[in-house]
This record gives sequence, structure tokens and C-alpha cells, in this order.
Amino acid sequence: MRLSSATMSRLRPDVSRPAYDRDAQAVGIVHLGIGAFHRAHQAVFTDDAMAGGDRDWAITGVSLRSPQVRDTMMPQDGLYSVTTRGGTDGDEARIIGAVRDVIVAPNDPTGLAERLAMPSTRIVTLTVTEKGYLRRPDGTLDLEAAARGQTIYTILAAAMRARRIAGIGGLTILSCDNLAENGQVLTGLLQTYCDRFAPEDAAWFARECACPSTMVDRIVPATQAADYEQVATRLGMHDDAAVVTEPFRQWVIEDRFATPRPGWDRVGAEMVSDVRPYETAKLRMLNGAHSALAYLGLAAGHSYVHQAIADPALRPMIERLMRIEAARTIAPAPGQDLDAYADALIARFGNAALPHRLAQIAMDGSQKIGPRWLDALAINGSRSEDCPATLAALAAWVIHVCGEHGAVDDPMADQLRELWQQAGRNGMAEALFGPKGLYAGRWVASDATLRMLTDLIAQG
Ligand code: CS2
Repeated sequence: MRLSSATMSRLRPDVSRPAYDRDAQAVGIVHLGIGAFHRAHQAVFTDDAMAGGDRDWAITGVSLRSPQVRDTMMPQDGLYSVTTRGGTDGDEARIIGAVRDVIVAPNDPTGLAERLAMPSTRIVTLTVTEKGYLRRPDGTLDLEAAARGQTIYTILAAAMRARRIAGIGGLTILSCDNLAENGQVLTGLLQTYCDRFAPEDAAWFARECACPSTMVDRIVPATQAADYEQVATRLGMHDDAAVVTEPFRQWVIEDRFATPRPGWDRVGAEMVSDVRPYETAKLRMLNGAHSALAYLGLAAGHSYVHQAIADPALRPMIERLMRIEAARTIAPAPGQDLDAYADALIARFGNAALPHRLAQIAMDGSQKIGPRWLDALAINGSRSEDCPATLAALAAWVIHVCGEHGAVDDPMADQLRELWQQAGRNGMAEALFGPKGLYAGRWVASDATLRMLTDLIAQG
């Protein structure tokens, strides 16, 4: 038996299910990039908001490329389970009903355009990962890539045009990706795109739309074969769209909407005027430590986060990276305790009930190191503060991308391998982080730092 509207009544009784009439809800949100993270995070908040009485915030999920999510979710009428692991009460499972349907953008561009141009659609949320924004290493928009096929830019620009011509209101466009100042960055990128390809829509976008910044947090490992089996036992039926995650979830949202929104703040989201202190702490401490665990942990022979954080050779480096090198670059909001935050992160990383593959985190490093490490290195560098732990992690990433230790899953893998061939082991630090380096737009290392990095890379 497989999960669907028809079988939901036969779930095991301890599995909670949507507490509202799913069929009666209009679609209010279109989500671009419907993967496990969205299903375990924003969709859960929205499900809670509708269970609390909010109406008409059903979600249309959009896959930008692969039909895989549609093919698993549509036979289940958009239903799926979220199982939390490692909590004090053991595993808990619930069914989420917030997702109405899934569209594969290249297969159904018309259906997608219609959904985005409906008056009931107010919010577009995005989890397209760092590389989905199609920026060059210096942060500027790659206009050519942005205009090719179904990208967030072609999709959003078409939606804006349709809404402008139809005389319906704008959209709130909410980036839920791990970029520094994601709302402001998205505003700038969309503006650049419109100026170039849709100048008649640029002013309308500026006037009618808003891109608040958000900090999203929940650890959601890719679901493994064994997870599906365990979930089936718990539910009493199969769920091919199951997600497993930790009990913790956090969503801090800049309170600057162009449209109505669900009462996410009544179900745990924090609406604030400035997201930056939360977002920089999350990016530089959580994600910064995560990426360090990934490259240093893989090099040390580990496979999972909970193993790497338990390694006595790595743990002190991770602590130093978070508590000293990252924390001193963050201006905390009133009441924000960075040391307590680091304690909580160490405990979350240690959650052995939720194995999280280091290789999953190691993906797309070229897009991640900027907000996670380089921004903190730049601030520390300007104050002449040493960063041995962050530099060790950075050296481990440079070695990782040489490609000699296995395939590198990164949109810049070819470019980075070529750089290795040209620059060699002793030239990589300079080629990446020197004054003319690939990352010069983000961070230029001092001569002493380049020497230290070169030594670390040479030592392997
Ligand atoms: C991770 C994040 O894969 C990665 O790069 O660092 O997905 C991390 O698990 C989330 O940001 C946690 O909120």
C-alpha cells in the first residue's frame, strides 16, 4: 500500500496528518526547486499555518530539471511524510499536506506560467542551491547562463510580465538558500536581468515586488534506501517521497513583504527587521563548520558528520573555527548568544540517529566557500587576526578539487581541475586567492596567508 489521499485513513494511528481540508485550499505559493529541504522546512511551516486556521496557502512545487520529484509525489497526491530523528521522544512521523502539485518546468512551461500569473499566487519561494543563482565567482550574474532555458530568471521575468499585463499585484520572492543577504542579492540579480532582457518590467519589479532576506535552518540528509524501509514500517505503508530530518528547525524572515503571507510567525518562524546577525552566524558557524567537517573529514577517512565531529583530531579545529574565527566576525543581535549557538551546533552535528553524508555537503564547494569561509577570512584579515582552522579547511577544499581523490561534484569542477594543471600544487593558493585570483572579488589573501595556505596544501 502506498500513501495517497485514498489510503491516508489507513495510516498507523500515531502518525499525525493534515488538520485542514486540503482540497478546499487555493494555491498561494509557488516553490522553485522542490527537494527534500523544502519539504522538511518551508512546507512544514506552511502546513502548520494552515492547520492553525490560515487558508489558501497550498504550494505548487516546481522542479527546474528532473521529473523525479513529480513522479514520486504526484501518485501520492502531493502527500509525503516527515520523520524526525534523534529527539528525546524518539522518532516521530507526520504527513504534510501543504504541497498541492508538482510541475516540471521544462515539460510544462505553460502550466507553470499560468500558476505564477494566478491572482491567488502571492509568494514565490526558492531553494535552488547556491549554483541556481548563476553567479560568477565574483558574485555578478552570468547573463548568458541566466537567459538560457528555464532558469529562475526566465521563469520569474515571465511571471512578472504576465502579472503586469494582467494588472494583478506583484509577488513576494523569498530566497531560502544559503547565500549571504539572500534577499538583497536576489533583488540585485533580478534587477540586472530585467535591465538587460526585460527593461519594461524593471520598474514594475522594483515597485510591486519584494525579496525579503531569510535564514533557513534544518539538517535534511538525502533520504537513503534504508530510510524508506524504516518509514514504511512506521507509517504502515510506503512513501516514495519520504524525508528524514532532525527535530530542530528555524526560520528567520525579514519582515518586508509585498503581499499577504501565511502566519508563519504563529508557528515558530521569527519575523525580524534585520536578518543579518542570524544569517551570518548560521552561514559562518553552522555551514562553515559543516564544510570544514566535509573536506577535513573525508580526507581523514570519515563518511558521516557525526563521525567527523567525534574525531579528536578534528573537533578542536571545528570548535576554533566556530567559536573564535567565525564568531568574532559576527555582530550579534540583542540576546543572541554565539557560544550557546556553537554548543547547540556541536550537539546537532553529533546526532548519530540521523547519518549525514560528508560527500553531500562537499558538493558545490566553489559556490559555498564564499559565504561560509571567505567573508570571515576577509574580516579577520583586515584586523590581522589569524585563522589557522579556516585555512586548514580551505586547504582541504583546494586539495579536494584537484580530482585525484574521486569525482568532484561541482559546477566549476572542470575549471578548477584545469587550474590545478596550470598552477600546480605550489601555485594553487595564489591562482585562487591571490590579487588576480579567481576569488579576488570576494577575498584576497595577504602574502603571509598565501604562504601558509601553500604550505598546508603542500603538506596535504
Ligand atoms: C549543508 C547544508 O549541504 C550543505 O552544504 O551545510 O545543507 C545544511 O545542512 C543546512 O544549511 C542546515 O540548515
